[in-house]
Amino acid sequence: MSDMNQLETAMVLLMQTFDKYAAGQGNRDALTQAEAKTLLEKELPGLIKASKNPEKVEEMLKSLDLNGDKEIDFSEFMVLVNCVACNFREVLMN
Ligand SMILES: [Ca+2]
Ligand SMILES: [Ca+2]
Repeated sequence: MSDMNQLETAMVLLMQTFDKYAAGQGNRDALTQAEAKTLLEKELPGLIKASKNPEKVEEMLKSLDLNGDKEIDFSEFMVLVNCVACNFREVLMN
């Protein structure tokens, strides 16, 4: 990873994080709802804390499943990363 620039490294980290949790059960290339929840709790605890309502998190996870196959693939995961990043930016910039 040493000859990669920052943004490339960040993308590899995103892929590795996704793969780590996706490999747990069922399809190794997609997150089940349970895997997605674990990922959020472990990797984005601030997000979980910010939404005090656990039902909201479940709702958000369901809405991420754009193609309705009950799992979250990498492109669907990136939608979440995008949303979280934009929210973070807003918080950091204000
Ligand atoms: Ca899986
Ligand atoms: Ca899906």
